[in-house]
Amino acid sequence: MTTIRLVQGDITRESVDAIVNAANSSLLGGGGVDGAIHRRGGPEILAECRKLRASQYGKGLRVGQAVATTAGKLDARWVIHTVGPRFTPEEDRSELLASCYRESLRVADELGARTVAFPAVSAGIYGWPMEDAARIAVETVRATETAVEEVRFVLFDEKAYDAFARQVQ
Ligand code: AR6
Repeated sequence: MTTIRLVQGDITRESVDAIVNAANSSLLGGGGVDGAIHRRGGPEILAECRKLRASQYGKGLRVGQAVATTAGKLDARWVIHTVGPRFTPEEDRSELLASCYRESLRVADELGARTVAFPAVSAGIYGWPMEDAARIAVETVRATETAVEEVRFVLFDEKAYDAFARQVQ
């Protein structure tokens, strides 16, 4: 059984086995939670991302996929980078967002991570409505078979926290 916990705050301050990053396909950093992770985690994370680009991900990491690097100076063993879909009203990309959670947990299992912190993937710069992002996140984690014992959703503000709280009730 995986326990779901909700925390309001900055994911870069969490102490867990793996912190999930809402990255972009380039894996080379950006704004939002991605920027915060690289800033606090230090240059080791970007160095590993560059190596991954040069070796396995020449064209970038595809939307819905996940890959791990060191967590640098963060209080975690790994950062799992996943690429959320941009929200668009014209096309239902929910399955790609669900895939981010499934694939991140699959990578976590490969690593042997038991505690994993997730931000609200796609719900910032990528424009996903928070209520729906929370529903997909919680439903997908509940439906995924994993050895991860604790999934901790770390929500940056009260609006995000409340949206997730409505889903876990
Ligand atoms: N801790 C926890 N949550 C955070 C933090 C933090 N330190 N900072 C922001 N959030 P976003 P996306 C929340 O934009 O929508 C980047 O440039 C934020 O309030 O970080 O998947 C990437 O490189 C929101 O609720 O990720 C991509 O280009 C949630 O995290 C693009 O943004 C996700 O917001 C990805 O966009």
